[in-house]
Amino acid sequence: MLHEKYFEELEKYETLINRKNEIDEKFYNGVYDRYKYPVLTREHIPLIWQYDLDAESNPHFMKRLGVNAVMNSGAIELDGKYYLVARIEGDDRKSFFGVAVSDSGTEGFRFLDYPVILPDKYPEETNVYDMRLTRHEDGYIYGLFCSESKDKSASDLSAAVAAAGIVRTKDLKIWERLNNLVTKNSPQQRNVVLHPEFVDGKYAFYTRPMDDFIETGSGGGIGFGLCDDIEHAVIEEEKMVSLRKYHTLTEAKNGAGAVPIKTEKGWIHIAHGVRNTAAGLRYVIYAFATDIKDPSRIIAEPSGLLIGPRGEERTGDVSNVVFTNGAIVKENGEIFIYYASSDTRLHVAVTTIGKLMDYVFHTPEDLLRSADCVKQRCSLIQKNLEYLNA
Ligand code: M1P
Repeated sequence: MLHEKYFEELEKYETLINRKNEIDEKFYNGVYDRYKYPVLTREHIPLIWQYDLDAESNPHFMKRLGVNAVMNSGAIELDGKYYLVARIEGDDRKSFFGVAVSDSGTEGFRFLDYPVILPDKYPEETNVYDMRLTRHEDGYIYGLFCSESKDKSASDLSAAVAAAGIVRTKDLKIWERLNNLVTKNSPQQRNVVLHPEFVDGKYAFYTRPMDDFIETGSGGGIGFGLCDDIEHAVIEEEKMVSLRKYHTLTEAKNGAGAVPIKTEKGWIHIAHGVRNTAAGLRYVIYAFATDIKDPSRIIAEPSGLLIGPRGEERTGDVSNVVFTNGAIVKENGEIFIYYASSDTRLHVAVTTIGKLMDYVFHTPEDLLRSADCVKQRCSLIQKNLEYLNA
């Protein structure tokens, strides 16, 4: 018999899923709108994923398999609907993927009945997370994600190895697993994104070379590499695109986020940058642009952050973090940037191609020194005062 508590919990769940979301009017920066409520939280996980509904085998209606967090999500539009492939972290710390769908992109996300069943190709793989979804011109939707295994060569129990896993699908239901990406010169990889078009007739990847699981070490930033065969992807050489730089948002590390957005002036990239602080690592989202024909060549680097953790976003399992791995660009030019806060829940920021291009191509660059940055700000003030006093 169905436990009576089920109906009570179901009502709370339905109220949450049907809640209207609205623009947060307290926030303004002219670049994008933030929304009042997160689009996915652990409360969005269906009850049937967590409870045994049978009153006989679960008399106290206990959660048998709880979920701790829903965060970093790949995003894609399919048949006019908004799909997220979310990173779901169980109470057991293992992450997996679930597909959630909404008609509006800002509210009403509901998970499909089952989580994604990834073909179990690598027996040593312990954890999977952070899928980027690329609609490639070859006709497939590719999902690139972090495939994490224990580093058996190290004595440290927590030592791990990160690699880029690759799956492909046409419908987000049946997933074909390909070989993990091999990068000849980087022992570890995370935050790998597949470029949506062939470059010089090859598959093109944004990489993030790392010496270690946490520290990028000699890895200089976001890299770029080409390969011929996506089914056995090997990158012989990576060249650097967006560099880590001293005393900037990317000093400690950075990584590609959403699939680059094609505009008439270049590819716009939305990535994350990390710096160290006395309170630990701080993750923010930043943007840059690369050349249309050569997407590894930077053509614009606005200074500062595009999205930083604000208000309640600042706290969670890993506080002071915003992270993106998915955005949806609509035919009408609207852009939905999905970003997680503090490794706990997922939000949306909505902008347009026009605004994002204005931001990327007209925000001044980082002059890297306080003395120069204050001069940069003073010329803005002077221009405004002259304008106001005219
Ligand atoms: O905890 C913050 C983020 O840390 C990692 O990002 P990076 O590889 O740049 O350090 C990822 O594990 C990401 O999932 C997480 O949100």
